[in-house]
Amino acid sequence: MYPNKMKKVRELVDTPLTLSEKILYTHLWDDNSDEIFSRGGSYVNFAPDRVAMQDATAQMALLQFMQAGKSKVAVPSSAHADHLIQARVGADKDLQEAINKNNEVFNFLSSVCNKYGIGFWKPGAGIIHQVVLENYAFPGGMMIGTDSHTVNAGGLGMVAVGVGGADAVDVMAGMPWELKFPKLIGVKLTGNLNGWTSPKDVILKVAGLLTVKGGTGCIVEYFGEGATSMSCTGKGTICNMGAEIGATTSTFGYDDSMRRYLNATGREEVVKLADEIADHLTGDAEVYANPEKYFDQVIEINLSELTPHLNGPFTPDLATPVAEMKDAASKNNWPTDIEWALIGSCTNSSYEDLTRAASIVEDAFSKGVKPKAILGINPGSEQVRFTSERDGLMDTFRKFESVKIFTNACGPCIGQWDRPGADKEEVNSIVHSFNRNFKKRADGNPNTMAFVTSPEMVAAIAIAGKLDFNPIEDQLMNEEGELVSLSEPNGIELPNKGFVVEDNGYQEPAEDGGHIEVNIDPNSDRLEVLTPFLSWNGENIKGMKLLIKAKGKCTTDHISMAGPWLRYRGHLDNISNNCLIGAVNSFGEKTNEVVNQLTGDKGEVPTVARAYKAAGVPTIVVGDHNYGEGSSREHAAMEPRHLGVRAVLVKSFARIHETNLKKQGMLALTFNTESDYDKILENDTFNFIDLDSFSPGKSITLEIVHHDGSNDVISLSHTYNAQQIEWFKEGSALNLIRKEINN
Ligand code: MIC
Ligand code: SF4
Repeated sequence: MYPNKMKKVRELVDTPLTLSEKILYTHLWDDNSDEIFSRGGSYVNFAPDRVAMQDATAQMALLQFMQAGKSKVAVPSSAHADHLIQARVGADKDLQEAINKNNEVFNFLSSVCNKYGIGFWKPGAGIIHQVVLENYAFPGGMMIGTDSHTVNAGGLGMVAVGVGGADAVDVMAGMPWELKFPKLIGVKLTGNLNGWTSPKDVILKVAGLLTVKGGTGCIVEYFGEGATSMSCTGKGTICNMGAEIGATTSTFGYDDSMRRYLNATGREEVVKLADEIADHLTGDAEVYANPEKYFDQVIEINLSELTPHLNGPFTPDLATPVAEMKDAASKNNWPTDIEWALIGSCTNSSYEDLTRAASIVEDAFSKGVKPKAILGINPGSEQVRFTSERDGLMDTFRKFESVKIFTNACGPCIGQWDRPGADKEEVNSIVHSFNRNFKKRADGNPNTMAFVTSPEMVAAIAIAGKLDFNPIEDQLMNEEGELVSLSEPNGIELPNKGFVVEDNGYQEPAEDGGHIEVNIDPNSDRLEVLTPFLSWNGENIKGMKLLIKAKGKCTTDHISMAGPWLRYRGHLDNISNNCLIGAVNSFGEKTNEVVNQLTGDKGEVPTVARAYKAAGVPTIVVGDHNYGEGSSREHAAMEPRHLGVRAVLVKSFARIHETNLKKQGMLALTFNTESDYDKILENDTFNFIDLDSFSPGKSITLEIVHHDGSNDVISLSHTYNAQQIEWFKEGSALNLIRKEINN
């Protein structure tokens, strides 16, 4: 099938092809399409092979799917319980406590999955993207997932894209998935990784070069000798953090590292099939020989010269080579004492990652050096944990008394961390091997500065207790008072004795789920049946009040915080109480304090929004660049929608969030002239002038009426196509699906 498809693609696109184009063109929804798409221009319908969801987003995705009126999912799908488990004392107790606390939600997910034919990975089974890499990802495939780090599967040569739940509903309901045809960035990796440098440093470097919005609308394709010489899970790490530069996804061509990984994870069949069509599963040789001709942008990195990095604080693109950290920390007043160092997350929790970190611990222990900081570890999956336990890695970590082994779950990466003393809000630094380091994300303390680095660097910094420790140059004092150096990390790509696991935590869905009931308690404070959003009345929306003008970085963590709020991910009204509470109000520069124009008083954002809603007054949110950066959580779009916000007007959007807003029937608009942002004042009222002729490619005019009676008229852009305008008209994409199914 694949070769036939490829033959057609070659006839159509008569130039050498990148891997990304091969995967995109072989996954067109319309098999008979003979269109050549414009990169960054055309909206295209695709037919993904799989859908993956995690517990914190699956609740909303599946609540929506239940409304689509289907009896079974149309493509293989899985849901993973990983986000709701808090790290506190250690794996066993934490897991049991999470099960007790989240019983209602886990039961809901387990029964919905069972009913609709979705594989369910129970709490403790592992982090979605590790489990997907181990079980489902395959070269040349296309997958979507309701989590921004779905892109991790690019490590196995997929085009895997993070989306909001509403997109997943489309695909699970048997409909096409729409994406703007991406632009292509080629990253040529020359040389070889060595010493303390790891795959993580490749993406930390790329993030520094491209910034958090440099990959927007692009697929990043890695190639070159440096790419093939790296492990498959290392490739996963690089693709994973492509989310941090806003990339649609990242990918690597099929090679021997993928073959080894597939074999080690019991997928010899996939290897056989992939080997038969290996040429189709990587970019054409001409492309990789002359990348400038075929990619929109090319970056070259010599791995032999790359050095370890630490990125942060507060943003993942602030890259500092470890060797320069002493200067950077003192210049910026970053605290250098480290109390906590964390290894884990979907980014860096593979077997190889643990072996590299364990080798540092072993080395320090054998040289009589004790760690200064606490080292917390979340293994990526039960398979990784079980195998690591068998192979003595966990015992190695336990040689340090202060090591804490947490559950195979997201844990501190998403604020599921009961860090002792965090409520004191002291200024402090932590290091971790995760991907994101936004304010408050790990422990809820706005003054915690988190730095992202490789697992082996995390281990080294935990031992030294210093952010600016450079293991290549600096020495440590051991128990005997001698100065010793740490040896370079030493990793094992795949377990010599193979992977093992006793209970992988998988629940196979019922063959026929027709009889299975999914009950939602009407009094539940965690799950709520969705009420459809109202459709648009076709008129210009007038009299909108400014809810908040957000200043600077406004990520999805600022719009809909995670951590303790994950509790309400299945209950729209309750979770709406965190709406935009982390956004900095441009007037007064405080968080969660805005003017209620109806009373003139100041109040919290959700309270003020509810007051406007109760009075029947529509509202607007204004934001800066890359608004909605980060997560795929559609709550960040649904909450404002639920609270009566009609439009979000910003300098620029992050891709997933912009789509989420459109899907939920919101107006996602950008300033035609960026400086018009400055025209917006605290007590403004807004009127659309020509929304009633809303159409693709046509600007929208907005009148801003200031408090003193003067006004400004500004022009706004949008990227809605005809179909997306229908979503807006109907009130949401789901309303449209329901209408189509009922007709
Ligand atoms: C994240 O890393 O921010 C999350 C939590 O995994 C999110 C999904 C969510 O908010 O549930 C993501 O990356 O999409
Ligand atoms: Fe979980 Fe963190 Fe990965 Fe998101 S980034 S899926 S929270 S481990």
